[in-house]
Amino acid sequence: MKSFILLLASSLTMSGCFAQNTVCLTLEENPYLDDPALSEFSKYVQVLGCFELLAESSISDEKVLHAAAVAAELLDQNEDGVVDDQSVAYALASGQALMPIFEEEGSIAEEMLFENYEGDGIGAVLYSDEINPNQPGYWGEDATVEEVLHTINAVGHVSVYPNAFSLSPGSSLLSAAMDVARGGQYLSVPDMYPKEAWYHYDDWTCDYECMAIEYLYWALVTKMGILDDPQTASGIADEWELYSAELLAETDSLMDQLISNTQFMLPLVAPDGNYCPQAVGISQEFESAVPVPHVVRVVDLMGRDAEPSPGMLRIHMYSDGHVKKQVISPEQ
Ligand SMILES: [Ca+2]
Ligand SMILES: [Ca+2]
Repeated sequence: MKSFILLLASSLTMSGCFAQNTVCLTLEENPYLDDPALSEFSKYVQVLGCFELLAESSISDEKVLHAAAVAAELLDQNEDGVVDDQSVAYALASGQALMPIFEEEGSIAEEMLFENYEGDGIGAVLYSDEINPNQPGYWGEDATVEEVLHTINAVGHVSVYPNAFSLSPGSSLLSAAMDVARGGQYLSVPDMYPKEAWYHYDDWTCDYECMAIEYLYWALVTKMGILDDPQTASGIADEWELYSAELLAETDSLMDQLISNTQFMLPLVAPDGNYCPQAVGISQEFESAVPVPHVVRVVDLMGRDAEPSPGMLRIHMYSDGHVKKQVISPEQ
């Protein structure tokens, strides 16, 4: 048994280091086939009781599980199998947070969803070609971290901590920080941002609330460190200038302090695409299996081998050498 556990633990470690990611989440059949908004999906993953993903049949299991793993990692940063912020978990569960994954724009599943969905649980969507399990969260490679963060923030944090993260103008610490980052409070995209602005997103279809959600995303992934390479820094510069955690702390102290406030338990550790709390459990079990002492001999007061019998005083001798007097209760 011991060697079996050891083997299992090391094979999990190996699969984490090489090739495919280790994801201990279960792919299921779509449970919402009767719902016209969701009937065109076939793959389903439920994450930590509060976040659901639905994907079209053509999307590989690997991609669907990657998106699910990223959601789990963002919600459970210490990977103990429990969402770190139970208030956020509750908000996501009651808001029915859902990430749809489409094969492409205009797919049947997308059309059916847009036509029939009436909930508030969708904060963003993902397309198959934006998912790359080998480059979790990297700009231009894998939009999974961005889109899942949008959903968790919009359905979770905004409603749980409105004073901190409400999206409308003048409503929160987030909106106040953004007005500084953009060099003013712009209800729509200005013709030109002031020179001193470091957040200058110019997509005119993105309103103030959308700008705020994007701003929160930029700050979080900056803090995670996944923008901190020259290629990414220059690629994103026309939208967001602060590509490193140091730059964020120096330049945008309002936002840096807000997202670092431990009260909000925001995800600040970059997902690596591996999520397997059971693996942690297995290696802990392996380590603790060795030292736990067990009874090797039971003797009576005269030191003679004895059967344990109710009401009689027996001496239990343990594998590590210690002894313990024990009276077995009559009920047993
Ligand atoms: Ca946790
Ligand atoms: Ca991980």
